[in-house]
Amino acid sequence: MPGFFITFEGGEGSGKTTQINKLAESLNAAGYKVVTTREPGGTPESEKIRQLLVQRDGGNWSPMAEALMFFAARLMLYQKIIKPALDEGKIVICDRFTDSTRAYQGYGHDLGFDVIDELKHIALGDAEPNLTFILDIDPKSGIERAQERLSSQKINAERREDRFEKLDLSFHQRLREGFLQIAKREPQRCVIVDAAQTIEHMAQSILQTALKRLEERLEERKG
Ligand code: Z5A
Repeated sequence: MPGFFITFEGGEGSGKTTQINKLAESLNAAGYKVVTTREPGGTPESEKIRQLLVQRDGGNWSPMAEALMFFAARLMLYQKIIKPALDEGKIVICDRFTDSTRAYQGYGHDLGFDVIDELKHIALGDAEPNLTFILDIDPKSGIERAQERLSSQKINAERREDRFEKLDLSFHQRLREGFLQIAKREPQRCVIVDAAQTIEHMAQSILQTALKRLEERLEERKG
């Protein structure tokens, strides 16, 4: 069976990491071979780009420069990790992918979805996830959750990965709107999950959706 590519998207502190770990655990227990990774990052080269993009002292990049760097990191991750795992029939679960560039740089920073789609086409051709969970949360609660977690990290100020968290609340509200627009553009691929629910409740509905889509995919292949 060909692989299946799942991504998790959403604003800060929406619970992507938490849900990815839970989904991977459940799918592994159900006998699937699962690879998890994250963006920006996942390969040594992409992790270097991550430092420039998310650390407080990483530099003051323009939105277009940021978009190009996210695609450089993404291309390495796709070529080295995602594509080979999908070719081996595995399920790949990635924390953020092209939709984050659409939402943050395309919508939040006004580059436009069309520009991001063009860059995507150049870098990745038609590669898109089979299924995307968009974890939707009121930005205020999300930022509070992310800040609580950040303040528990024992790292010096410059190395903290909070360059995006430092953007103002109106940006985060716009970002939320951007993600909802993406879901509207592609309702078959994107599933919105209410991230104000409990961790367990979210995990149950995400698992059910993922299993249903995997089943449908298998049926399509048979037919
Ligand atoms: N970025 C971009 O601009 N363009 C791009 O193309 C890409 C990225 C790919 C990467 O940050 C930054 O890069 C990101 C966008 C930008 N901006 N920021 N920040 P990152 O990967 O370091 O951070 P993140 O993706 O935003 O993840 P996060 O802040 O780590 O949040 P999360 O993974 O969604 O949440 P979590 O770690 O699972 O949960 C956060 C806390 O909330 C934690 O203490 C949990 O225990 C708690 N939590 C989780 N779920 C719940 C529920 N349901 N109830 C209560 N508490 C919960």
